[in-house]
Amino acid sequence: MTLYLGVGSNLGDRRAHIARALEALPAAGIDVVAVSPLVETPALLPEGAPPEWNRPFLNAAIRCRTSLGPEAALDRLKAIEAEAGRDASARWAPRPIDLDILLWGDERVRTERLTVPHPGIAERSFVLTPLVALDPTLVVPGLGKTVLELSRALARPIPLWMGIVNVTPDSFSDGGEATTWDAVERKVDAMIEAGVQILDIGAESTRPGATPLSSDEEWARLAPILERLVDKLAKVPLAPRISIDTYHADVARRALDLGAAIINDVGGLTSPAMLEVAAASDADFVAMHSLTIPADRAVTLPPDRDPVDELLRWLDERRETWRAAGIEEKRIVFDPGIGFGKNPLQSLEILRNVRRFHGTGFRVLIGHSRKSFMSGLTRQDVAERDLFTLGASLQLCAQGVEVIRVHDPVAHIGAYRGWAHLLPMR
Ligand code: A4P
Ligand code: MG
Repeated sequence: MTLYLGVGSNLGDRRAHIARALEALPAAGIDVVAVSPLVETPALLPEGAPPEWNRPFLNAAIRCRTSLGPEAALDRLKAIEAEAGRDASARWAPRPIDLDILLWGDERVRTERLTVPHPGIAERSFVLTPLVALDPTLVVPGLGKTVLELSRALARPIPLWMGIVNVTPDSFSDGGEATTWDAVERKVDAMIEAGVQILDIGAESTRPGATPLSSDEEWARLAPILERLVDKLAKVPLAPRISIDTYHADVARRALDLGAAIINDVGGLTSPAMLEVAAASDADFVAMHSLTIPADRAVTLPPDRDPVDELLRWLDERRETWRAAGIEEKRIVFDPGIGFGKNPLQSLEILRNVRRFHGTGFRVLIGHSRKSFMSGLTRQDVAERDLFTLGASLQLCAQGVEVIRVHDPVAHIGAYRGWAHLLPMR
């Protein structure tokens, strides 16, 4: 039986508690198949809770397999909670670990001790966001909606933060800064510490005027860094996922073999070779819309048409290609490609209307960080662009964007925290 567990911790070393619970599951007869990224969320508290209970949670979802029955599984989960020192007396009191059964295959279970699907599932973004990251098209029995649809209906969106790690000497905003492993490691450490969910590693710049690399040149730059990063993250419990920013199918295939989880393809998952790599893997692929690679400011969408309509049309065509190639739509994340074939007004129009992509059923990623559409709107320095980026990102959070790709996720995660604590709790 496939089941989904929700795990939460808001007491002590939260990450360590969750890691320990994950280790304890197999011995309890519950095999872990996949773990979602971790998200930090304000505590949902009962009315009249003491202020010291207001400790943010780390939450994740886990896809598991077991031959146990639901009640036996619940007993094993309670035993793991007790082992972690959970005081079961006060409802919703801070806890080192909480393990709930979210879904039990497509069954509905109702006993004195157990209600599955978990009754809170549809109201809780701290449950739905991790489920969406694992399986966006999962349908909740009894509700008849996918977790992605349920998640988008909530007023408390939680984005996944994708931190940009460039290993190129010429990328447009932080070129030259992070070409050695030491520099990459410093950057990555800060991002992990802040709680970033995805590290996006790019070895070739696609900014206007950049010199294209051959796939061998790109791999030669990327491979030594990627090898060390994979080694490093193997030792970090609940580490962020590795995404590789490339449009070379060869590089994508080699990176997936090394342990990357996501391919971020600025080529829009269009080239026959990339389609083949995608069909042969079970990784997630970001399909970014572009008109030219590298970006060319002279080539933009027709200015007399609605840019969102144009992108929706593109997505409909691609959907056919992906279907024909046998790539499941749930593995594809759509990125409208800010700055790639859009003039500044078109970029803003797209950023204001991200919700219009929700009808497509694809998850959405936005990468607006430090891009040139801001240039007439800010002073000409990176610090100013970062502030503009941050303000825009909070509005993207409000629109329920699933993944936000930024240069400075440390600042973003801090700012998001403040924004999230001021949202209505119910
Ligand atoms: N029970 C019934 N159905 C289930 C199920 N599907 N899975 C019974 C697990 N248990 C289920 O749960 C109390 C009893 O519910 C169990 O003994 C079982 O027989 P518990 O875990 O012992 O106590 P609890 O967690 O304090 O209560 P409850 O009602 O399970 O609360 P929730 O739903 O777990 O909510 N805010 C954030 N941001 N993140 C969180 O994870 N969690 C909670 C607790 C509150 N606020 C939160 C979070
Ligand atoms: Mg519980």
